[in-house]
Amino acid sequence: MNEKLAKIREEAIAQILAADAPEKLNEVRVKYLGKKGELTAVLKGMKDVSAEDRPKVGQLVNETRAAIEEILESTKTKMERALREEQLKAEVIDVTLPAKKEERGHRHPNTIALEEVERIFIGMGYEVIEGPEVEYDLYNFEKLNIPADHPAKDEQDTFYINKEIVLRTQTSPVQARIMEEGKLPIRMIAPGRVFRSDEVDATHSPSFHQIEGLVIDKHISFADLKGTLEVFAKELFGEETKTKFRPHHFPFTEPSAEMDVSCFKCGGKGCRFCKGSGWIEILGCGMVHPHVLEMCGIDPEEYTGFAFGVGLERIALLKYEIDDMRLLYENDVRFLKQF
Ligand code: 2NL
Repeated sequence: MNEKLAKIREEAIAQILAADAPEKLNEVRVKYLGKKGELTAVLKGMKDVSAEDRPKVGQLVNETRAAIEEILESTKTKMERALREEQLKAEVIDVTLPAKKEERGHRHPNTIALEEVERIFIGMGYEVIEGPEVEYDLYNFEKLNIPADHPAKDEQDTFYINKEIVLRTQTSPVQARIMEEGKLPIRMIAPGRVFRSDEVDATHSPSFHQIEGLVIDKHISFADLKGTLEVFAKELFGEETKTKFRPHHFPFTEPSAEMDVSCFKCGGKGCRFCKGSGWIEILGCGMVHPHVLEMCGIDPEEYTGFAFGVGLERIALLKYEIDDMRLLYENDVRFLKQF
């Protein structure tokens, strides 16, 4: 009996030491200490042991059980500790590693320029008003005093949906619609997408953006126009900016002018940026033609006004010294990241 118990003990210990997972330990426990286990079988066989030997054998069985249990427990503890250490090593966080960079998007240079212009005019009490990109010929041309035989109306220059409907070539139809509503005075800017049948090159695109401005009130004069646009130029390009107005012609304004600003790169001395002239052309403007006022239901004897139009891309290209308009539309992230 002694030998048998020693053998059970040896076998059990060998199997415990060979176990490589907690489940294997449990198998050993069941095999030797369980209800149908080998030690229990020995206890069940006690009836064949002489009464005299029974206490001794009983004690031996108990010692064997205690020994196996002890090794089971200590092995289990060691195994769990090793597993936990392995897990901790695998989950280690190196707090000295540089953090993953969160790539933040930002506004497109066109949007930055637009919001800058909007900020300036909102500051002078103007409203920002948008309107349809698909327009009636009536609002895009006729009410703006652009006659049927005007070259701008050529199919070569304008996208026609049909005889009466076009893709707007300027945002002035938004202003014509506001004038027609008849709520005076008006102080507004109309930013938005416009369309012209142009081939793509460094300075042209069939779709670009314009910001037009309109003021209508009693006693508005060319002095108001000059003062307003001078403030605009100084806000946009810097306090030291000078402005100059050259006579021009537009069908919808009379008189009309183009405004130049002193070159913000060389201060007016002349450089490559301003092609040596010291001046940069920035916008077209003028006093709203009385005939335009009349066609939009405003009495030109009582009200006068001024208007102007500026290309948004032109401002973005100038402000950020970009030499090719196509870069603004190509969505190349390497380009856009710079602003
Ligand atoms: C330019 C010139 C201009 C206007 C736009 C306008 C609008 C109404 C009435 C009268 Cl409703 N005029 N707009 C006036 C003068 C010039 O734009 O070169 N734009 C890029």
